[in-house]
Amino acid sequence: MSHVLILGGDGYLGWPTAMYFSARGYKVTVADNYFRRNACTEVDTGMLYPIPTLIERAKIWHELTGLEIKVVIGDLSNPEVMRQFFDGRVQYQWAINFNFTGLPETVIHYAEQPSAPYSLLDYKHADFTVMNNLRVTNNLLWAVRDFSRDTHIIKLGTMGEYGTPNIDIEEGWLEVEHKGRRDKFLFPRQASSLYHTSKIMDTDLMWFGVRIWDLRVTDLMQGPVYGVSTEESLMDARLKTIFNYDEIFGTIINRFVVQAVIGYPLTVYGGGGQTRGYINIRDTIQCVHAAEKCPPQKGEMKIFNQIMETFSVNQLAELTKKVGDQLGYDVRIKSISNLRKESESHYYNPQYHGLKKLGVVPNLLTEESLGSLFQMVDKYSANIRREVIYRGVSW
Ligand code: USQ
Repeated sequence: MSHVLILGGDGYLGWPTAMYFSARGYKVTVADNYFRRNACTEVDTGMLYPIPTLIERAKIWHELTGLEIKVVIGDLSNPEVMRQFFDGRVQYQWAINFNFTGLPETVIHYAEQPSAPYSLLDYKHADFTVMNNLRVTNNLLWAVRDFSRDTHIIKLGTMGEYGTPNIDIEEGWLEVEHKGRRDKFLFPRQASSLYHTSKIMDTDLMWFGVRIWDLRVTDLMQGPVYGVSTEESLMDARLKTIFNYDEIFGTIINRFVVQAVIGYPLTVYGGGGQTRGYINIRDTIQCVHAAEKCPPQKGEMKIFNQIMETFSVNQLAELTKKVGDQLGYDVRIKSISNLRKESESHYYNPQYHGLKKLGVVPNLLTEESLGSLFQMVDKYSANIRREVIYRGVSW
């Protein structure tokens, strides 16, 4: 049984990933400091429904399946908290068997502040984002370097690292011919938020570790994720992952569905031509699993663009309206001024074949899949707070 350590195991992606690997026979350990929950309270955001603590969720999972997900609550930006997973001094807060599980074959690193608006709220939040994200990544890099160089690090990056260049976006790398000579480099990066910039710096740290210490790293450049249900979370309502619909932590598709359900005009920022690559939460997990099954060689960094299709903001608003209207909601679309600094009309042609070549079968955004998201949100519509949907964070 291979051992997977999930950093950020309480988050939107971390918890569904933990259940997925556990259900497939992996030994799973999760670590988290509850940053996301605490930040939701701190900045007063909207969570569609309350979620049990990580320890409660691990217990519920055990009751339902007999499987163990070991839990550590701790701040991974503290090097000692990180190193305990590799030097055997780990203190599990919850487990069935409290003995050290052993070195992880794979670490899935989600333990970061993931919101662009949060990173631009003010100096304090910008500083937190940069320091937290880089320290966690650097701590992981050094723990693996010092104790377990064969461990495969799967790092969640973001498509936003590339920005919106006026050329095709390759999967991670670019062959450059310059004055008659050729070489391959990381694809140029130019992010449009400090959060996204922290991810660029993470990539650089990882690439350093690969070149200098022969580490094995997969960097997954993911687009905005939507959805909530996975095979495992459907077993019991208490296993559902966190769902934000506010401006800070909610991503666009989840936000639009919530807005449509309560008759709040869909918040199209500016011209709405902003185009991104999107992915269903089920496919995020499929992709991470595909990456886990196909680790890089020592001294190799694999980079995949983790998206399944592209849409503009306007296309998403129109699709949400169409599905919402069919379901009997009165959906309106409203362009509001864009307080982000981003291109609203741009070329966008990312390549994303790598993960599909590894066997990932996309769950695309269809009227049907959007409709089931409407149904889920509708069940909790009484919890939705209108005032947190838009607060106007300016870049
Ligand atoms: N947008 C709207 N209206 C809204 C919300 C967003 O028009 O109510 C627009 C934004 O201006 C942007 C696009 O939709 O052009 C996507 O925004 P988003 O808030 O859904 O996503 P973003 O801030 O880019 O960040 C999210 C995740 C982040 C991840 C990233 C992938 O929060 O963790 O890294 O998606 S990517 O966008 O490809 O960089």
